[in-house]
Amino acid sequence: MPNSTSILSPIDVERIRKEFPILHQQVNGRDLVYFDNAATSQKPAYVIQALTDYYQGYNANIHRGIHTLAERATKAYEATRLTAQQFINAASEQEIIFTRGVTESINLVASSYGRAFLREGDEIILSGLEHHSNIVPWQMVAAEKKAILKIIPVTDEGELDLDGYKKLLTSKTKIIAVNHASNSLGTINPVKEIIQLAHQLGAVVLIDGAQAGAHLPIDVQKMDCDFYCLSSHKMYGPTGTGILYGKKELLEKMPPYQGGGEMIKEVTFEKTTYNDLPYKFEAGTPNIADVIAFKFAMDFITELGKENIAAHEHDLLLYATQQILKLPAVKLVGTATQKVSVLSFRVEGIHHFDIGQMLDARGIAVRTGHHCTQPLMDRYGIEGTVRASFSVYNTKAEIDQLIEGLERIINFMK
Ligand code: C6P
Repeated sequence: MPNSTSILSPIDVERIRKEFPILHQQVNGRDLVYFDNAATSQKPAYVIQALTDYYQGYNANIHRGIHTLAERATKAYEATRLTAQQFINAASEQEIIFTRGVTESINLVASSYGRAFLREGDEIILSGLEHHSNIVPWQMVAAEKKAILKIIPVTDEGELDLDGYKKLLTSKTKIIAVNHASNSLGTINPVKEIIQLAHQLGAVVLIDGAQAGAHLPIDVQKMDCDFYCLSSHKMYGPTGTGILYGKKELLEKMPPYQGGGEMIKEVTFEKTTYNDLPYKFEAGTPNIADVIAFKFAMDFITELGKENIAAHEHDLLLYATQQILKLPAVKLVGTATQKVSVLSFRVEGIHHFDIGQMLDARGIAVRTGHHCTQPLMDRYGIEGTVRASFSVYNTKAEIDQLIEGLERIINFMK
């Protein structure tokens, strides 16, 4: 893992790349260019090593055993909670709940908070930029509780229409759920303003931070969000784990999401009393190995510095935008003024799947399709886009390869 003696220079991309074994391979006869970071980022060697260390050195169930391995595993697992608390500046470790990732975090809130506190006719506000994970759980609870979904409109540039948002707010507004940054367009949303306006009405706000975790500074106390969700696998960590942050006073009054071991204090056939936070929401044996390794991923980000990462990625995004706009057949989708490093585009006359496949043949990994944001694609009257998403280990030379590949594909297909 990185430590004070192995500080990575924020701009030393070649040094950073050495930490990622997967990047050093050929795909379809070419050096891999990995531009699918919004789907999942690659993992540094010490994150992978942390998994092996646990399984080879101290695999044991946590919070239950008194033997040495169990104590080691529990300590490592809880160390991730402390790191997560510091990573997002939560007020207490009790506000950090481990989940499978953003999808489960949102389902937990929709199911627990939504079922307990929504009444018929109450209103939930989402935005037109949301991932299906931040739509479907709310549709499910809204159908059950006869609540109403309202949608913040999206401008042609891919920004949220804040006046439109203000018009949606009423005394019946109870929950607002929006993303910090859009996975399809890259738009960074004005979450602080959205939260302030919601709080004036006493509504709670959930922020889907899937696309912010590795890219934007997150301070949940400054932001004053009520819930914040992160996925480890988009932050250089393993799949299958993530965080739900919730304000303690809210989590305390929410009913458990799942029942089982760990989330209880005492069980009789007549009555069960629930455990304290955060364990009330962590039923069963958790994903111990991946949670432990997630700490190393957060340490990696912290050590590089979010500001340094953001600056590098912004530089890549600017360069890629300038270069791609030189190709007349290319049309960008999403031109917000504030963006994370996501470049979504379409090429006139060529299907996005074909472009994705032909880029793959050149060793370049991009994502194509609706990116789990079908309502957003409908907003633009399109089926999908090609999406290149950049990370701290990407380079301008790789962007040149993307542009050259696109140029050749366009010439070949026309
Ligand atoms: N977006 C993408 O390629 P999970 O799968 O639970 O880790 O995250 C779901 C999710 C929720 N919100 C946003 C904004 C997201 O981007 C994602 C995951 C990936 O864009 C996979 S569809």
